[in-house]
Amino acid sequence: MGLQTVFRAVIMGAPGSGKGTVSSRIAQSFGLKHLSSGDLLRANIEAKTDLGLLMKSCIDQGQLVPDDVISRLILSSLRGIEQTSWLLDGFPRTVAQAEALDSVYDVDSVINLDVPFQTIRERLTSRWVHLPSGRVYNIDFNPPKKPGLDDVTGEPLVQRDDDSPETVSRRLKDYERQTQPVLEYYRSKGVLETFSGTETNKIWPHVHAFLTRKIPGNQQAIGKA
Ligand code: G5P
Ligand code: MG
Repeated sequence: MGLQTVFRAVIMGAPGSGKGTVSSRIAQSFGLKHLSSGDLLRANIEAKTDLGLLMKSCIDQGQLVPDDVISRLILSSLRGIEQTSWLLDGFPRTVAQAEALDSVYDVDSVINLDVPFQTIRERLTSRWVHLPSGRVYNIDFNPPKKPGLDDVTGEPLVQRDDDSPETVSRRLKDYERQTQPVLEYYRSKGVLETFSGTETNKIWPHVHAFLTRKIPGNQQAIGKA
């Protein structure tokens, strides 16, 4: 142990389970660098990169992008932050992706947000996002200070193309088929920690307490739950 200063974590959960919301709280409280595969892909779409143009229709329809594409994108982003503690959100989503990650880095903890699908369906139709930063709002849960505008930049908020009810159903089905096996993968490695509930504010204190225990002393919590 002694020398280990870097903490590597993954946050999992169905679409809309609150990964983005909880990740920003973790980043703020524990100083982990938050890397979201979906935010990275949407930034590529927004900037009209070759990758973004290629993947746009896939993502809008709620389908997973190919394993090799996303694995390359994430692993190359991680290469730039080797000495930093990080939290991956949205990756890995298939066993093949988990194996690709495993071949380069050991994951210390996997936080699994377990939220009923009915709760998720209700949330996603009222989600608004600020694309450049990935900041997420919800009309009922955490509305922006001014309707339709990002709190920090004042720029307009948009709804994601993949948040329509039909596309949400498809994403939830894909999650069951392709991503639940990843939970088994991490459970068998002994690093999976599941947090169940219908409200992020009730789940969060448990996640905070768990990470306070897990993260090596030199990176103790700098914020409060
Ligand atoms: P993403 O971007 O990874 P998803 O589908 O995994 O997308 P998503 O939709 O971003 O996950 P989330 O981050 O889990 O959901 O949830 P969130 O945004 O924090 O919360 C959802 C909403 O609920 C928000 O409006 C929030 O404010 C609100 N909320 C939170 N807590 C509460 C609460 O307690 N109460 C209430 N009322 N509301 C709350 O991936 C997108 C696409 O990119 C591709 C795929 O095409 C994917 O579909 N992709 C990949 N493809 C292949 N492999 C990968 N690894 C890929 N990664 C991305
Ligand atoms: Mg998200």
